[in-house]
Amino acid sequence: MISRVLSAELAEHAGQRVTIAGWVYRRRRLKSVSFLIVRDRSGLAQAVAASGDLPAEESVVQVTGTVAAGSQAPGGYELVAPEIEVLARPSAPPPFDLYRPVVSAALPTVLDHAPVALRHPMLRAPLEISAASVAGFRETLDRLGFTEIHTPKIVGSATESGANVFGIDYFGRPAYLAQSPQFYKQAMVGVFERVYEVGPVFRAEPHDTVRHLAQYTSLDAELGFVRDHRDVMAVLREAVAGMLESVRRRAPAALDLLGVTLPEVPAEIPAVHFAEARRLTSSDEPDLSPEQERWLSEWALKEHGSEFLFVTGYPMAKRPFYTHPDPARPGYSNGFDLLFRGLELVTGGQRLHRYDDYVRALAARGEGTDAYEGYLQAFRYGMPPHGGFALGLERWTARLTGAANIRQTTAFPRDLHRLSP
Ligand code: AMO
Repeated sequence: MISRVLSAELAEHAGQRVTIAGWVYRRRRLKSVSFLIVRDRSGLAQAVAASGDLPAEESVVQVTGTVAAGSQAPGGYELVAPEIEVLARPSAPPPFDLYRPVVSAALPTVLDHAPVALRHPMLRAPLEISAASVAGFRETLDRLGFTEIHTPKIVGSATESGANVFGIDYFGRPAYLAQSPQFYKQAMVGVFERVYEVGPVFRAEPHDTVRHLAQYTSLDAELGFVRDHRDVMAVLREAVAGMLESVRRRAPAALDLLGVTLPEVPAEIPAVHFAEARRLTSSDEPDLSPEQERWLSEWALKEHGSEFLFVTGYPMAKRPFYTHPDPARPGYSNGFDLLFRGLELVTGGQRLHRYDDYVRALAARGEGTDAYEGYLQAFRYGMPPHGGFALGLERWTARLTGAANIRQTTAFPRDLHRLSP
């Protein structure tokens, strides 16, 4: 390894001869002097050379020079008397200028050229915020006694609904890409009581929308010994607060660059029952439309000063078979959604936990138990009252950063049309 100084560390090496390494962000030739601006993982650094040929933008370089104060330099220090070694030369120019402060290319161009486009600080920033969010999710749940698990992404049965599942050929047998870790995270409550998973899930989404992907990252949690869904909501509140705290701590530059204002999480996030939400939005539909979710979010901000809103008690008919009914209100469930800035961000709830209840719930939906034998083992051998939730990472990052399209929050989105890069 070369002994390398990061661009953000130059000030600590004033007067010394050091080596930096990175990509040529920009070269500027004036009459008597040239500037080479180098981008590394910590930011930008400038080298000042006598006029002459400089390597093209996105060349990978190693620059050794003497650190001197420079009033025009990023961070106030620059390298003088540089020796430049080119480690790799690009064979084509980038599809758009990466050094311009604002991205000049349209989204399809950005996505088509993701490996290079994402080097632009504005396009990288959402990914930094996403990474910091995941770190905060893990930190918070670790602190609350959860164990991280890793469950199969190739499965034998659909978990959410049969409709949007990707089928695959598994050594000649039919199999599916997991739509969620739902069954496995529930089973693992029987092992650890409290578990979480950060992983990819797959939905054969036929909709070409700004909030759906065919593969997204699901932040799942599941916990045992709950009274009902309200204990799950309390853990979710902690997870969201921890994610925000981590973003604040780990990604201040990205927040600054994107001009993001982080939301406050109320000590108790306001909750409205589905029946009340329906009354408020003058609806008699069994589910909330995207417009109604937006309206309810605005209502929560006005009424409760909160950018988060729980909607509880969704009708059983609209929730998966594993959902626990509300014992006090026939037809309604102990399932909830969390809305954030106008969008459904999380689905969760209390689950059934008795074997016989599962057999009955499946029969009521015209299904036998055969396809679910592996899953039902957990309940056959004793499971505590439990519940959990799943938060869509890309939706979270999109709502936080104000990205108009969920595709701006993930490096290589998969959708109806996009399988490459
Ligand atoms: P659900 O199917 O509602 O619930 O998904 C949970 C959350 O995942 C996100 N999401 C998506 N994000 C991007 N593209 C998609 N196509 C997409 N579909 C869903 C949303 C959503 O709120 N097993 C249950 C969770 C549980 O009860 O624990 C489930 O998967 O943010």
